[in-house]
Amino acid sequence: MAFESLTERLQSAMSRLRKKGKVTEADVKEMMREIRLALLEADVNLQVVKEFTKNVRERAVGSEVLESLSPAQQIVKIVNEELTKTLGEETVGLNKSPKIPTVIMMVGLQGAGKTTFAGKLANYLKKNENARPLMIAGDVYRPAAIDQLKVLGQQLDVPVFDMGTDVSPVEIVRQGMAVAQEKKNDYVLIDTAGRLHIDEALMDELKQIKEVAQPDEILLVVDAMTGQDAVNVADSFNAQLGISGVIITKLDGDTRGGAALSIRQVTGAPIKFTGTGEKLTDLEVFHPDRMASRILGMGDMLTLIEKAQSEYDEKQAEELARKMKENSFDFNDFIEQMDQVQNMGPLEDLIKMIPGMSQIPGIENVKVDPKQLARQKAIVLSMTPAERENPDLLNPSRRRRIAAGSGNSVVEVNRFIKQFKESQKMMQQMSKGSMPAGMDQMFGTGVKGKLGKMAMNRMVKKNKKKKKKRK
Ligand SMILES: Nc1nc2c(ncn2[C@@H]2O[C@H](COP(=O)(O)OP(=O)(O)O)[C@@H](O)[C@H]2O)c(=O)[nH]1
Ligand SMILES: [Mg+2]
Repeated sequence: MAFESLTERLQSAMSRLRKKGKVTEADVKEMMREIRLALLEADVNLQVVKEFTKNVRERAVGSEVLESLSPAQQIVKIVNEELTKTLGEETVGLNKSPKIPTVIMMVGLQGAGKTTFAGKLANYLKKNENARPLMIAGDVYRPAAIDQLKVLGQQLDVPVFDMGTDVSPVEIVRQGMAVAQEKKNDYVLIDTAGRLHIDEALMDELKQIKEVAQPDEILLVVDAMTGQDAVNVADSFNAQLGISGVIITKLDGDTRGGAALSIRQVTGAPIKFTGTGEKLTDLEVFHPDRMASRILGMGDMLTLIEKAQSEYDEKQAEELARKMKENSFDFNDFIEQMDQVQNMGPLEDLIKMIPGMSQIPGIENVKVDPKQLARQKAIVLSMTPAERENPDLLNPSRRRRIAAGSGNSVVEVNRFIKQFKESQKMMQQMSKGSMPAGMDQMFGTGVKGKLGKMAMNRMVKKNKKKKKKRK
């Protein structure tokens, strides 16, 4: 997989921080040093690395972060946001001509994947836009190149215009454009030749083709495996032709990923697609945000942070707080809470995300057993509606019935009901602002009431702030 070692190193740089409750400027500095090394080792362009680390550092040592409840998480978020910026911030689609045909020209070094990409793009346009593209075979230097495009055309049922290898590419494109006009094709995809290195004759030829075809897009196709060199190549193609977009191919390979990470910043041209295999369907629209999370190897974690921050419905939270105070939290609420929490992801992660909890020593070792939760849920589901609303109804005969209905022993049912009543009490205490006795046992450590109170207060404050922001 692409980016594997980069991902590993970035993760380890950040995870050291995550284990700390408090983060100092020195910690940030150390992390930035490691991130910088990781990026350089992945062949990311030096300028890009400098810019990136500067931006992250500036934001990460701000008071907003260091004094926040979960500085490590904030920093992960910042790294992700800055990486997204480096990759281009927004998803950029293909340029389209107001009148047909939209003309797209592929350029790039030999072997980068231009011809393959032309086929993939034709397929993509057919599938997604019901388009009727025409492909033009503009690589006359290798007979095999024309055949390759023709085979793709046959597979896709897309016409290919070619004039063999004896006519100049410029002339082929001129005539191909005329055919597209006549046949009313909505897209023209021009496949061009590449060399092993940038050379003047090739650039001249491409400039002439550009002149004749007036393309809406000049897409530079870059092999992700080429490393640092890709940036120089991109720079020259851009200087000579003015590229409008970049395609990164072979991201399925074992690449260090530096090219993908540098090119946007160096050329200013957006990455539009990535190639992820040799098959015609191995094409992905490029989303900078998703790529950033993937590189950081924390797609899940970021989603989790976002969820913890936004998905939890505020009304429901208020309702819950009210119930906790009035001690009317019943088994129905229990089920609802459990479902909501489970939807948010692994419980261990969620616990650590509760403000203040990450400071608790040993919190990493907390394990939540999903089977246990499922058993508890089964018990509640075996209760009648009246029993769910009023736990006091649960006399021994009802408990026996519930045990049988949920496939548990009476002992287990009794234990669960006892636990539930205890947590009811606990919630009531907590809603009054003190960390209840027993909570510390729950987490196997010595948490004192004050910390709980602080955490609650901060959570409330944070929610208020967020509310304001939204307005
Ligand atoms: N694994 C992988 N191989 C690719 C990808 N794109 C192209 N290739 C392969 O790279 C080689 C060169 O591709 P080609 O389209 O002929 O490059 P061109 O010289 O730029 O036209 C071929 O063997 C393709 O099958 C990709 O995204 N992933
Ligand atoms: Mg080719």
